[in-house]
Amino acid sequence: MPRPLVMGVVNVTPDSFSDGGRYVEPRAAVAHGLALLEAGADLLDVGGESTRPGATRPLVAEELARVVPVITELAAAGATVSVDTMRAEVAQAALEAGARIVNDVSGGLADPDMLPTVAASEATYVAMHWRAHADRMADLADYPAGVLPTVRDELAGRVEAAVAAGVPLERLVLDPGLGFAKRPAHNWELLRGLGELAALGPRLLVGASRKSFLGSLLADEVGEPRPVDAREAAHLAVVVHCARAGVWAVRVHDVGSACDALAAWAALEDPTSGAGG
Ligand code: PMM
Repeated sequence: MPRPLVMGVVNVTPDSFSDGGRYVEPRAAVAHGLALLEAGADLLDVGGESTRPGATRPLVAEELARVVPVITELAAAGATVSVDTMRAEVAQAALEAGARIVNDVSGGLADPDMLPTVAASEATYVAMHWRAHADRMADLADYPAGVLPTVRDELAGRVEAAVAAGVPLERLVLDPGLGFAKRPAHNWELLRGLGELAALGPRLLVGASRKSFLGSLLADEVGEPRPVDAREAAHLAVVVHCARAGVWAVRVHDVGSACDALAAWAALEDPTSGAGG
């Protein structure tokens, strides 16, 4: 089974939940991206809009000013760059700046021009399961028919829409959208059900890194969630689970740790893979 690709997160935002404000200067963001490549990232995901619960949206001009210079430099340095955006205009500018993947957390629902824009390009398109923008998503975390069949059906609808707009299946990637309109138990059920989501056809991407369902899992005795920067060990168990489920890529903040965990997994899977002599 091939090792999942490791997609390193480069958030050029003042307010992302895990690293907001650390890389908001283009120079800091580029340096961070280069460090992630050095640590073993296969892909870099550059985003200029925070999607954390309750976040307000930046203006289009602001989002463009955050991501385009960073993508230009990282693509010129040889990175395979993904742009994390829900806006067709930003996706188009990012592709012109050298991005090769459009990572749309709304799966084409936030901007009616997104699917035609992607169709007219040669980009890989990540369609994530999504129900609403950050200010409303917590109210929409209800799945009376079960989270797995519902997310599967809603993702199937996005595949249909993308294909109808002219995006071929080979260019599509699906993502269960952990933490987006999901309560903690929903995320675990989706992770257990990756095989069912894979059966939809397209490759899968999973983003669990630093998310609040890990914080809840590891809460202290008074129920205080484990802080964002102390969730990595639990996250690595999820990364290995994703590898076993055959996902195409994992979206992570700590690239070096994910690569180490995947190296151990690969050595277990394949006795010829080296395993340090
Ligand atoms: N999560 C976040 C942002 N973008 N994209 C995809 N495809 N999947 C995700 O799970 C995802 C995403 C939120 O995390 P961050 O604020 O740490 O980037």
